[in-house]
Amino acid sequence: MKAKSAGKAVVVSVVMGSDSDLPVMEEATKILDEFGVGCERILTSAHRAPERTAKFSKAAAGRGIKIIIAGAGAAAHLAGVIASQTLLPVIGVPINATSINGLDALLSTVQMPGGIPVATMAIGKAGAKNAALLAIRFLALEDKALNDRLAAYVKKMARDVEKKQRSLKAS
Ligand code: RP5
Repeated sequence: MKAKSAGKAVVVSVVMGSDSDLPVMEEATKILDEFGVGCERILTSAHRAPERTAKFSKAAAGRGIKIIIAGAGAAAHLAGVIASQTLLPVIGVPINATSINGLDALLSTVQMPGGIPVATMAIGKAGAKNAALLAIRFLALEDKALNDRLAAYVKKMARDVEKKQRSLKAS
């Protein structure tokens, strides 16, 4: 059965290793909501709930999911383990959850062995935001309306820089 949320097809799964990751991963769901892309939030852990993670990964494509965003901290194997059990594209978000501020999660997520790709973003909130924007870029390849919204978003960013420049001059 295809996943739905508020009548909208759910095409992106935003997965996190702990509920403590939510404040970071919400940066991804906020962007997906802003663009009208149906997403779900899934809590599972490569280490603490390996069977649940395997079940989720194997079922995702059949439920209509097109892209998986996976965020985890510490020895962050979540994105890689998911990628090993699905053919869907997986975008990894390293989370700054420990005393070494996410460097552990960055290396665990990015240093995948050849054969199992994970597109790894920056550590933390910027990474979660960019994970959503990258997912939207993939989806926009085949969705003209989404592509138009993306183009408008990029133009607005440029306008905002000019606006900030004007207020710098005025102060
Ligand atoms: C990772 O361990 C999670 O993704 C989280 O970033 C980190 C700490 O988890 P909690 O101890 O806060 O549940 O698996």
